[in-house]
Amino acid sequence: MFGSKYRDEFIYLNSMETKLLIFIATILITNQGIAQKDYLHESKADKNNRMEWWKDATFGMFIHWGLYAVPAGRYHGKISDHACAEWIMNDEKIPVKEYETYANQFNPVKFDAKKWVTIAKKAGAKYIVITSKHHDGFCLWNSTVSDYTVTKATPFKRDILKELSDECKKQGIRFCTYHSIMDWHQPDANGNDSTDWVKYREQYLKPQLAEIIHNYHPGVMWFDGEWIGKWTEAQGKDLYNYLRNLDPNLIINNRVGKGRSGMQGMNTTDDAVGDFGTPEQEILEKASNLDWESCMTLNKSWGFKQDDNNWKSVDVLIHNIVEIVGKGGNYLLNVGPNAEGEIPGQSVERLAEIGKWISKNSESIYGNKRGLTNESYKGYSTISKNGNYLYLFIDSKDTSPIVLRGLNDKVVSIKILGKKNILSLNKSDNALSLTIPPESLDKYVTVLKVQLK
Ligand code: JFZ
Repeated sequence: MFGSKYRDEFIYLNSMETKLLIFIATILITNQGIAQKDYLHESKADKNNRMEWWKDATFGMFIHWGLYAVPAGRYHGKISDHACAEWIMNDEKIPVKEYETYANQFNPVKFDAKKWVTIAKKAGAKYIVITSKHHDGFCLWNSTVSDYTVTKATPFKRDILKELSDECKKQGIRFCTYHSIMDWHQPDANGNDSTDWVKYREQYLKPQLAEIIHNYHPGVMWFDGEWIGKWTEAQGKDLYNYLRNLDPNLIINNRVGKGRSGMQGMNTTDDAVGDFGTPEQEILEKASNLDWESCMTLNKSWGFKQDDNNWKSVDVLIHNIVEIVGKGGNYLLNVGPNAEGEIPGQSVERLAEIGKWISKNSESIYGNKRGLTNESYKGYSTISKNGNYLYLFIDSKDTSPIVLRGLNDKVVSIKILGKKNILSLNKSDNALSLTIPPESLDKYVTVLKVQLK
């Protein structure tokens, strides 16, 4: 019913000139013969320039949405034992033909791109990353190389990536996409012994990614499902170059390479492909010189799971933010909208509360460098790019004195961020200490702004 058409060209235009242009572009992007620029060995300065918006952004909202929102973690009335609702096809061994019928029930009439992007913005997120295609293979855009799409296989018919990317542009937030290399709906890419992997890769995966880049201009392409048997590091490098040739500014996560999920999600060799590491449901133990982003759920499942009530507290979430940013990472926090098109209320409430805290303390969160080492300060902190300010994150539950070591000659003054009065300091040989008046403590994390010489 949803057989793919596998074709090379992906844009339809009529005049002779545009046909010629498309022909040339097709040759270029299908990597047949014409030299591609090598983006695997770019200078540090070039990479830093390309990564700058993303590093400054610090906080993003992940969106896992697809047909799995229909069963929402239950199969034949029974709650699936598995944590992640987006894996239900695999976990419950649902045959492809049966799983496809969820498409008939996918009619999220309450979907409103404006609402979603507003939720992200109010949370303080500067970018969103949405599943263009998860492991189940269902496409959230109007792909011309597949019929297994929201536009062709569902009663809803609207192009979700189009509506969301347009709205992101309007509201000034970066639109980004997640894409699974593994594809349970494609017999050539479902993780079993592939019958024609090269055909899937060259005539399906690559043209689809080209469509997404061409039509929706994602700032980040966030790969996953790279552990599949046929995928190799060399193919990851080829794909990385292919995509950067389509959009030289594109940022690509390290799961474009082989087996980068796990191992705290970081590259383990210098020449491993990918622009940033992807620790999942965890935070790096130590700050890293590589760029990285922790992705985490608000409850346990990525995709909407009706019976998952393991919601994290706002306190935990805010502590995660300051730990991650203090260690130089980004935070990608997930929501799983339901099949009606709504982001669950429990998620919206938490995101709104985080947003209030961030907006009060935004100066300490966005656009800074990672903070002091453990020897100087036992908590987390950030430092402004020009080195003039240090922001200390204070756990409001911890009432012991705040101690700064080795900075006596550098500190000019310390205030609570957003307040005027200067706090008094106790000086000893090589340390400064202070306590915050209890009435000035934030509910979650109090931020001190330290002026440096
Ligand atoms: C992957 C997906 O499988 C999951 O559904 C979600 O999209 C998440 C963001 O990424 O999760 C993984 C991937 C690999 C491992 C564990 C979870 N792994 O190798 O252990």
